Amino acid sequence: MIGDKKVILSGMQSTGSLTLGNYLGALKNWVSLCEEYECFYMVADLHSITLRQDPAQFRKSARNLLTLYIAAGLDPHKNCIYFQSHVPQHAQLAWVLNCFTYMGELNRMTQFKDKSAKHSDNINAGLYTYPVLMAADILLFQSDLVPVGKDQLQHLEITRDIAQRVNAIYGDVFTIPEPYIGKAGAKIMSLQDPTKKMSKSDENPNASIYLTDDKDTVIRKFKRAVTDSEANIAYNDEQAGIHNLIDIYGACTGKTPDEVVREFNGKGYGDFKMAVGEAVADTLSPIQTRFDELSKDKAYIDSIIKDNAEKASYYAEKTLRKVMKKVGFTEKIR
Ligand code: ATP
Ligand code: LTN
Repeated sequence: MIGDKKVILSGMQSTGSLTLGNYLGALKNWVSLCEEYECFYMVADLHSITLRQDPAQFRKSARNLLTLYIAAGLDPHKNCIYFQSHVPQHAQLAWVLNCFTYMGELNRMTQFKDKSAKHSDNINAGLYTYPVLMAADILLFQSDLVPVGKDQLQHLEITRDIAQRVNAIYGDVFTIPEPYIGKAGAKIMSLQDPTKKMSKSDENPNASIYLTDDKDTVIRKFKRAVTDSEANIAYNDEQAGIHNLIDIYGACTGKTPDEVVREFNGKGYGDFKMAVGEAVADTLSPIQTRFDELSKDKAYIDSIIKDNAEKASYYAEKTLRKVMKKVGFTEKIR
């Protein structure tokens, strides 16, 4: 708790361009939380180097991500938006937690297995201990709730296990966090293979809608989206492609799947795909305009980066000191 508010922390990796999946599954749900909760949203740049990054490109995409957070509607005065690498306590706590995490636990992580299969030339220790850094991110702010997509639940589970283990040894050190899954858009699927999630690292650009795609591109991608030969707009698991398009349309317009099915009853897939494309383009357009404006205002973004890193460091240091003391490190002479 900070004051009388519960704490929320989440973050995204600054690798590649954000997709509609990232927006509908995560970012969009974050925007309204700041009235009720004390919110921390980091650009998870320390996580990004588990895959090799080109320095100039990395720097640019990290700043773009922070700018997009604001463009998508996160008010930087009501939400603490910062770079993970500006708050060194993340890495310090991760080291301590490494010593309370078992290799057997890390061996079970599906993201590690997937990413090491994809990047077999660079299976580094950071990729392996990634969930420990993520646990540190969450526990550093004594977070109560962590908004993530379903794909991150396993990481949240290991975070809880690590926190409970530390608490069992040293007493009440960490708040045990709970996942917070938004209702709409929890899992947006690839437009080219609707059994796979839409992912920013997908090699096929037609599989994902990027937040920076213009209207023509968005519509073209939806026209090409893989569906089925049923020629019937219905919401069921057998028609994965149409199911996904209904989810996307619903998330962009605020309509329930039933309402969407009724609206397009008797219409063809062509008409429906066009409508989904239009709804998505209308959702993205104001974000893109705001992003362009913000990108030009270097001084403003710099001031947000500085002020919020200071705020995050204050709370992070409080937890880190508590942990170091409980574990038995000698306190610094100040
Ligand atoms: P990568 O392809 O690099 O693994 P990603 O697109 O899967 O990236 P992450 O950086 O892992 O994205 O995720 C950022 C946030 O977006 C997380 O909260 C994640 O759960 C959510 N998210 C990612 N993809 C989707 C999706 N297709 N549908 C809903 N939420 C998603
Ligand atoms: N692993 C997450 C990004 C991430 C995160 C976090 C999310 C890093 N640290 C802490 C929530 C809380 C991902 O790949 N989406």
